[in-house]
Amino acid sequence: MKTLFSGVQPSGIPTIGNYLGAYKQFTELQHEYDSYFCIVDQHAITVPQDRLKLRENTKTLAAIYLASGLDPEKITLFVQSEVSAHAKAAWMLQSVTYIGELERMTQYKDKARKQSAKEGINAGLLTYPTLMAADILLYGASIVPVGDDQNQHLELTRTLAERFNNRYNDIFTVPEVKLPEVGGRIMSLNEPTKKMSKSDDNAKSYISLLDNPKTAAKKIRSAVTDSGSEIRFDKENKPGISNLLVIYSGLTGQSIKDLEAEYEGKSYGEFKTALGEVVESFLTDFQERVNEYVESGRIDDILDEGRERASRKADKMVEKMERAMGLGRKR
Ligand code: AQP
Repeated sequence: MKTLFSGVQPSGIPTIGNYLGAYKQFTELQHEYDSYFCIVDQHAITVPQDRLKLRENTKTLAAIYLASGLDPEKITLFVQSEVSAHAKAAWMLQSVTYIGELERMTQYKDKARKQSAKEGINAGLLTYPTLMAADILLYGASIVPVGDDQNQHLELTRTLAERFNNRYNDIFTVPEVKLPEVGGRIMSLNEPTKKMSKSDDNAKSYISLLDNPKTAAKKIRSAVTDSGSEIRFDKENKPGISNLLVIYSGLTGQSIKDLEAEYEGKSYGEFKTALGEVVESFLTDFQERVNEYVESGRIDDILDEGRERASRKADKMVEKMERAMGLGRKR
């Protein structure tokens, strides 16, 4: 069976964008692959975090992963900082990464701009993609389901795997990216040309998976729409309505074409009210499942077991990397 790896940062409560871009694919793919899902808290500290909040978000994120439909009997769910192989492998991979490659990453450029306005830019923000490459390559993953924004990091992971294989020894599987058919890039509700992000300062720009369902419906009703009145998918000229159509389609499984036909001749108001109801009902069910997991008290056991399984596999790869690079003594 081939292996799948994917990670999400506990940098806040995930949004409906994270759900449609990532979790929804995870649950569909878990049956076809030996699947490793990681809560990447070491990535999260590349921007300032409140210590207690980070811990709380890590546990909440585990409940959200499970509530999305992941089967803990089938998959391995674990916390990145609890498996020391990630930091070790990232250090080794930094020696095959060029600074120019890291400086070209658009996520780095965006986040560095924000950080430099407040304080200095930390080195972790620059080397983030090397840690991400380590996460993936440690498990021999052949497929990595992510949203659109991670595509560039995945390309770099492939480059680093090939470079390491050529320079030292052929030990890494070169992974393929898997983007969702619908929902690879959900946009902000009030600025639909910008990606929806859980760490956005404006809470009206995103729908958090733990938002009060009624408040979330209200956010949809007040989402920015475009000039004109037609409900039609046209990213260039109608970014607001197009984004709402993608969310509608992602949550209901109805195709965008069907939705355009269903809402032909109807107003933006009617369309947004209907989508608000879809979101409200989705969140109500979703949050019920999150609460069931939280109350079950099973999360720590699932993460402990995940840590053991992940460590066993990742430690073996670290040994192979060290051997290939000549680190330590030969025993
Ligand atoms: N807007 C989005 N639409 C679709 N997919 C998205 N993803 C993120 N935003 C969208 C996908 O969600 C997964 C987890 O992302 P992450 O938490 O590791 O980091 P991120 O990509 O940086 O997500 P955010 O929400 O923008 O977080 P912050 O604000 O903390 O930086 C990834 O697969 C991502 O592609």
